[in-house]
Amino acid sequence: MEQTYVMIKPDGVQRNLVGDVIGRFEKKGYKLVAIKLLLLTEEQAKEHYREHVGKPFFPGLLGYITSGPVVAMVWAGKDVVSAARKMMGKTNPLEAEPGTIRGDYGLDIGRNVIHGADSVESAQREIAIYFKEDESTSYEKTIEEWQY
Ligand code: RTP
Ligand code: MG
Repeated sequence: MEQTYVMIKPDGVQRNLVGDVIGRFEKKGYKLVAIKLLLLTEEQAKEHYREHVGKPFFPGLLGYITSGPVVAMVWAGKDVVSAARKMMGKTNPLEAEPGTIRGDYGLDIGRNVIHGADSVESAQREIAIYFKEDESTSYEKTIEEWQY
């Protein structure tokens, strides 16, 4: 089954949105296969956002993403990479539709609560930054008989 990397950013943790975000993914029907709370090192942050190195917003992005703990997660399920991006909404919360995580909870592009990998390849690359192979758990959920 497809997997994606989702991360609740430091503002999401500080604003007590962890339970809500996890609840949305659970209720949609995705399966949590790895999770941890961690403070990103500058190296991890630079590797994570390497496509943005050199852009005007990069220094601010780096400072923000390393400013407090994040919740790193791997979620699995049908088309989870693109579905997670839809659930998050557009990058700028003011353009994100109500009903999406950023649309419901964000105000500023630089404080947009959540990250989700933008492709299957990005997801694999990002999962490898944050999790060792033995930190993902493979298990059966009987509810899947009702989902697929
Ligand atoms: P993310 O990677 O964090 O999930 O966000 P995204 O794919 O929706 O957006 P991306 O283009 O990858 O940008 C990464 C993060 O950089 C900040 N940003 N600021 N013009 C700006 O000031 C600007 N553009 C991007 C955002 O916090 C965005 O989430
Ligand atoms: Mg991105």
